[in-house]
Amino acid sequence: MPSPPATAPPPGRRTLVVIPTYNEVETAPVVVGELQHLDEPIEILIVDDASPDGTADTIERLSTSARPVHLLRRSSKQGIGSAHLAGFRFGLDNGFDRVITMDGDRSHGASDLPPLLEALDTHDMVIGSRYIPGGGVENWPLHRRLLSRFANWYTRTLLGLPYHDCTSGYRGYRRSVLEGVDVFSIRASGYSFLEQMVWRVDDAGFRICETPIHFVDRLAGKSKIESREIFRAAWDVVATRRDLRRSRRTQQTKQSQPPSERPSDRAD
Ligand SMILES: Nc1nc2c(ncn2[C@@H]2O[C@H](COP(=O)(O)OP(=O)(O)O)[C@@H](O)[C@H]2O)c(=O)[nH]1
Ligand SMILES: [Mg+2]
Repeated sequence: MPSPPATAPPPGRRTLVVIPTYNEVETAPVVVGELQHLDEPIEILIVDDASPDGTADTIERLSTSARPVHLLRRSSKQGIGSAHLAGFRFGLDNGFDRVITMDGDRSHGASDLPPLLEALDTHDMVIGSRYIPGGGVENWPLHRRLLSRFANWYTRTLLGLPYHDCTSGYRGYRRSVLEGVDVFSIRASGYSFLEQMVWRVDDAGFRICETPIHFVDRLAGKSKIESREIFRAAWDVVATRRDLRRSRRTQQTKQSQPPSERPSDRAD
């Protein structure tokens, strides 16, 4: 039996956990059950893209009045980034103070959530990281480990980010981040959305930290990552770096101009 809802969340800590699903009928219900057993004042939102295996119908049956599970049914598969964005929209529209995202294939454990929530008390964004002391990866085939390590090295190097796991989908954001960064303009709908988010939040000057997570490869179902997504993600990082350089150059040009010559200062 899921535990009764934790007492009403303290002010500023109403938390939504967003789980994107596509064909996760074997695993997502387990994830929901584990979250329902946590003694944390959280609510759950599943964003399902019309999974042919009936994930959404199965999830719907898990919702109880004590522990409701919100369900957003979308009409077609639109990518993990787009599902996270839909979760942000839901969180903002429904007055949540914090939004967590985690996968629905049991790779992300509910037991790693409390430290992540605690870190959100002092930071604007928290990344659940596999690559800091205390974190780790279990059962992942060598090619996935190498790919993940390479993607992180590539992102850190090209974008100059100091974080160790920019591709982790287990993370938390304060509402102020989702309101303060123009997240809904992010073009990437797939996996590179995750890297883009880190870069945008960091660039906007918010405080980001990492807490360790233990990532376990899925034991059921199939990964939805496709090779063309990997290339698209790599290209998106290059495009982001180009945009970053352009905006820095524009800022520098503006600052080096005398105030009277700055476009925004001119009286027409
Ligand atoms: N709603 C939705 N969820 C998705 C989509 N693609 C992946 N997911 C979910 O995102 C999470 C991570 O995807 P997964 O295939 O496990 O990626 P991997 O861990 O990198 O292999 C899982 O819960 C998937 O069901 C999508 O297009 N739409
Ligand atoms: Mg996975």
